[in-house]
Amino acid sequence: MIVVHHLNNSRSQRVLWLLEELGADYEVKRYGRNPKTMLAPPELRAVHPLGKSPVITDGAATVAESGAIIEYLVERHGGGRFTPAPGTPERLRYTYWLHYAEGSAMPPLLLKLVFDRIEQSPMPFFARPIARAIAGKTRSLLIEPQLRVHLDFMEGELGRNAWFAGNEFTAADVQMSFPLEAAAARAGLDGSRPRLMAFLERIHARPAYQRALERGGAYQLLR
Ligand SMILES: N[C@@H](CCC(=O)N[C@@H](CS)C(=O)NCC(=O)O)C(=O)O
Repeated sequence: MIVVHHLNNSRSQRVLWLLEELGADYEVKRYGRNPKTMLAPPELRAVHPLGKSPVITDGAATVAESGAIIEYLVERHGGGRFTPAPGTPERLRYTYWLHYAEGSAMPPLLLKLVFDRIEQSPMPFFARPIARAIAGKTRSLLIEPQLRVHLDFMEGELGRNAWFAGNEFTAADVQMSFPLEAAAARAGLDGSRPRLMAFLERIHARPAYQRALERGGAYQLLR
């Protein structure tokens, strides 16, 4: 039996969603973030040494990293669904987006989260203007320009086809959901990028997405 070690408000929501799309049997083991640090609880380290979510166990196999989990699940349970045929241009795009989501889209979103938090953290009053100045400069010179480049790129790519890999919905769309949801929650993704917003609307309307929300519990991304 597949067990999803699911951290609340996290990337593991998309693994639940994929499992619902696949119609596979699975169990959810829930873990709660530390409300102060927002880190995962130490129990997750017993599943995988990094203690991050998502991680799944399936018999003797333990699989971490969303992209690797998605590949594992579609290979075993997809029966050819949600993955373009090998050797096609769609398959190359599929592989690209599967890696791009975590390798390129997430780093500036994570930096935004960290630098926003630095400013809000308690600190001696004399340190606050310095922390604000450093966070402000890093945001305006590095993080925000990078976010704009990525959002514009993704918006343009969805002008080519309805879904990231082509005209069919694939597991790459599941993988891409998290950076886009995070961008909408904390990085200014809004109606000025209508294709990305329409993508979010379309995925949120999928019955499997809705079922996954019921299985995973509250899903509100960190701001
Ligand atoms: N690249 C990894 C990232 C895993 C990751 O950072 N997960 C976050 C949840 S969104 C986490 O476990 N955070 C809690 C912590 O770092 O303690 C993946 O895609 O699986």
